[in-house]
Amino acid sequence: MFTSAMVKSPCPNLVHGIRNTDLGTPDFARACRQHAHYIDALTGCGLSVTVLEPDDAFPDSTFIEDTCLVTEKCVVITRPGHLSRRGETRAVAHAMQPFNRPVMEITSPGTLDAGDVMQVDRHFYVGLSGRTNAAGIRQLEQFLEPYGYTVSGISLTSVLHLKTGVSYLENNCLLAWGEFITQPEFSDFTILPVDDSEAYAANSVWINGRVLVPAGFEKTRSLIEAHGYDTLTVDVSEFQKLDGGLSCLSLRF
Ligand code: CIR
Repeated sequence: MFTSAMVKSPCPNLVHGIRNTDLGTPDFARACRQHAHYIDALTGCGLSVTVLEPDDAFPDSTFIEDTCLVTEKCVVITRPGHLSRRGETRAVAHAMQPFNRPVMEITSPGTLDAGDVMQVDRHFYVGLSGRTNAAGIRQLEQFLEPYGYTVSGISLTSVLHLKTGVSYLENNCLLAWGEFITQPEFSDFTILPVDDSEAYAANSVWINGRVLVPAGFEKTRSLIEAHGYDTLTVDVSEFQKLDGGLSCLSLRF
């Protein structure tokens, strides 16, 4: 169970964030409203939420998940794969101090975005992506091994981050889209296959027995509910325009 979350408010420069999709420019005011509702949803799932100040120097910094991996035993500050995002880690490292966990940091030549990291109990699957390299994965493994965790890499072909296309919903259930539906590494899971028309909803988030699902993806929401979960929908359309999903907007621990 999670007790805490950390988010970072969107900054006005959000409109200049990195994007590879063609869904238009995000509306900053709407993004702020959606972010406030997202915080309400986290609070509604029983989490105590720390909200970091916006930082206009880093347009993508609201996607805080990529900058830090929080486990029960330790914290790993990442080294984001995109140069424009590298300086985002300083603020999160500072904000994690009061949580009193040992802190480690990925260093050059390693790169790692924690959107590529999916925890399944004591194992961490890590996407080998355009943002996360083999050196980053090796360093993560060295950091986590002493705590009894294991790590394995998964090559990605068509998504930005591993969790863009697959989400662990606990109870051995994986919500999976595209290449992950038939990924041999995932053959022991119960796969909930996301329809091609709803690929974005593959990034849904399990929090304390409920699943946050992006608004507007009814097939996926029904699929998740049919497997016994309560869902909560959150509209994150302005973040979708920057290739960001529900999970990237918070750290949960
Ligand atoms: C980026 O390209 O880095 C941001 N525009 C979106 C990051 C999304 N993060 C995630 O999927 N974990």
